[in-house]
Amino acid sequence: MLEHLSKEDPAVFDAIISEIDRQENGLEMIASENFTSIAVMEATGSVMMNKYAEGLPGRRYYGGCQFVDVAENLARDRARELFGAEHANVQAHSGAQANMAAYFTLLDPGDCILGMDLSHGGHLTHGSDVNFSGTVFRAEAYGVRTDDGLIDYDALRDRAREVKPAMLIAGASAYPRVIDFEAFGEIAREVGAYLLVDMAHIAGLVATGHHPSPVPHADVVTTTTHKTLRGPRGGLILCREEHAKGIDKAVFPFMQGGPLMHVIAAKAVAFAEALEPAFSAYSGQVIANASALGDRLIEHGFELVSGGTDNHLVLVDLRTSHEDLSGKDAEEALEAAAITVNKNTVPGEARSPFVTSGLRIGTPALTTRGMTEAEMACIGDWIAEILARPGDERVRARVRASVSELCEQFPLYPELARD
Ligand code: DSN
Repeated sequence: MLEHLSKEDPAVFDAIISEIDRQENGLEMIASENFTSIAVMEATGSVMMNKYAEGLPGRRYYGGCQFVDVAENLARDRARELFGAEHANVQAHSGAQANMAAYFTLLDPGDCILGMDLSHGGHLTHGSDVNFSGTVFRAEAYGVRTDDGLIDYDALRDRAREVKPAMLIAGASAYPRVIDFEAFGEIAREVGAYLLVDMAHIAGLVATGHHPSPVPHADVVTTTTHKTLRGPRGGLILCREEHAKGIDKAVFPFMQGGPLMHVIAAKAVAFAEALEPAFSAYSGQVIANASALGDRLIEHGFELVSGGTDNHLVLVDLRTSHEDLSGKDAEEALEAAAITVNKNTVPGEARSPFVTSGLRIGTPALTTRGMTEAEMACIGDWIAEILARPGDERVRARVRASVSELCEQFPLYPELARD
């Protein structure tokens, strides 16, 4: 495996081999990560990366595009079929760029946007003042109720009436419950705003009907392709036909140069995988696993924001169960036992975003490995053990050994094993 690379660049080869080992031998529980199929990786590593293809299929600025056109048309058609959308642009390099294209299609600089507060589970590109979205546009925020962690749709309506945004933004990076896109659509229409839905975290759940779709309610829907959707790292934009030309022009030539044709080919592969019945079963299991993990953590005395989960993640609020333990220290302690999660702010957060009082834990990646509720219960026990004594090297070593045994039972990429 990787025989050319091993000879030509041993330093990069070693880093890749170490990363394969890390992914194989640890529990990947970052809610926004997943493991693609080998077929997706083969397309990503293909000769399509050599091709310039500025423009769109059939209307390129370069010759020799007949085969990348096939790949891009497959990706566009499959994306539209998967989500029931009128138009798809598969060229956005990332979710952030998909959002940027949506803003510059629908808004003028200085317009008001209303998105979820980052510290309540929103995203940098939904109006943070350290991001283009909060500097090019006038950003206002809504949040969740601090007592139950849920979006208060009446408060949201009041806020929208007050600030009169040109665009309302729905979608989150750390919200464990169903988002009522229909309600967002009604509020947007009432105040004369466009509705942008960034469904990056839940796209796989939406594709399989395990979360209500935003497509009928939103002007533009953006997503990444690598989270619950389990494709290559990249972005996708869906929109109504009336915005199609604007979106395509915002991506190129306004914002990007040559599209990443190898990634677009891999998106096509992933969308076909997501159209298979097996992917629907997978998505249902992702949710069942998050629910089982949450239940076990609650049994151990942990508090979950909103009291549980409807989707692929749980958000643990450490303040009541582990008053002195920050999210940062908890993340480090779990990492030492090969359980990878990320620290996260919780509603009403007092600590800085680098420290935090919460942990975001997701199940998409472990579900891809084939793990089910029984394994989630064990993992919940191990998380509780570690966080009860976060600095205890003996506990870490014991859990690390259990994690290693579990990983051996659920091989990830046997095809990539070193001989
Ligand atoms: N950084 C991603 C996440 O972890 O949720 C969102 O873009």
